[in-house]
Amino acid sequence: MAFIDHMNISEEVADAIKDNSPVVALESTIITHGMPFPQNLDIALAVEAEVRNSGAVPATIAIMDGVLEVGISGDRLEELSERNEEAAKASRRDVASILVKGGLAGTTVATTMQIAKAADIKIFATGGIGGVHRGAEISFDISADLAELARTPVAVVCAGAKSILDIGKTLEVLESNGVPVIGYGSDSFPAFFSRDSGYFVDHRFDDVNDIALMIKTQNQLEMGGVLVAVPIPETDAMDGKKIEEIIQMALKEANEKGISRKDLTPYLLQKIFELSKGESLKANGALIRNNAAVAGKIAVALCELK
Ligand code: PSU
Ligand code: MN
Repeated sequence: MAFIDHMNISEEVADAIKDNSPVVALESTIITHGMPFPQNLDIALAVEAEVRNSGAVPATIAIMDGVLEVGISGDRLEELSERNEEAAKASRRDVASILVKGGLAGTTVATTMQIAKAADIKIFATGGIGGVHRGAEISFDISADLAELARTPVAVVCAGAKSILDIGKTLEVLESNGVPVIGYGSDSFPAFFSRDSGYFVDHRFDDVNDIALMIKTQNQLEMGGVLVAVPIPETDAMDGKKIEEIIQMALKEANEKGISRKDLTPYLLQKIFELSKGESLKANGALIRNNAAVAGKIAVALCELK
């Protein structure tokens, strides 16, 4: 494990890593910028419980008081959730500065992958990844998550990407960067709130043991990360047309207000929650819990392979 000033791994997570026991990394921008308080805390706690139920140890990663914390829980998780509005959003380019200045921040998918790798954690669960924004041909707004998936050997379990993004272009950039996109029990690439984006995954696997073997093989080849796409459970999925209308309204407002760059994703997420009157938040919670459970099972299967 790499030594990093400013990094603190909880005892439980450090012991699990040392013993080669299953660990699942969890990001925290979802807590600070993806959901309102107190639902962010309820969902963060439920997600940890899902990971534990699968037989793995959860490692929520965040920056608190200028320390890169790996494995926050209890009071600290509560504090992060409550102080979400003062927290920064730490993308890869922000991390070193925030650590030096001292501060509170949620870590994005890109940042969390990098920290997971530094801590020797192979698998990570989130809701949705960042990607190529609609209109990127003008704005050049492409999430750092995509480049991170290309270079960092961590498997990210997600429910696809929200259609606030251009999903087709997002998949093209993943392909250009050589990132394998695999579907768990699904041929289609999911669109976060709904099970089908109209695009396909590269390879489908129906058994978590096969996914674990695929990840192990990818790691041996040193070919970077893996994106594991898991559709939202049928009973929690939202109507694709209805959510698309809401997303269109949110995009229009963001455009009129001139919201862009790192503020765009959080703004759109907040707007979607308001416009769907909480329905999207419910779906969001359900899919993250599901992803955490799947990631936990893959983490267990990965340890059994060793
Ligand atoms: N997409 C979501 N929910 C989220 C995010 C993305 O549906 O909470 C968060 C993740 O942390 C992701 C980040 O890594 O936003 C991407 O931000 P940007 O587009 O600025 O790279
Ligand atoms: Mn961006």
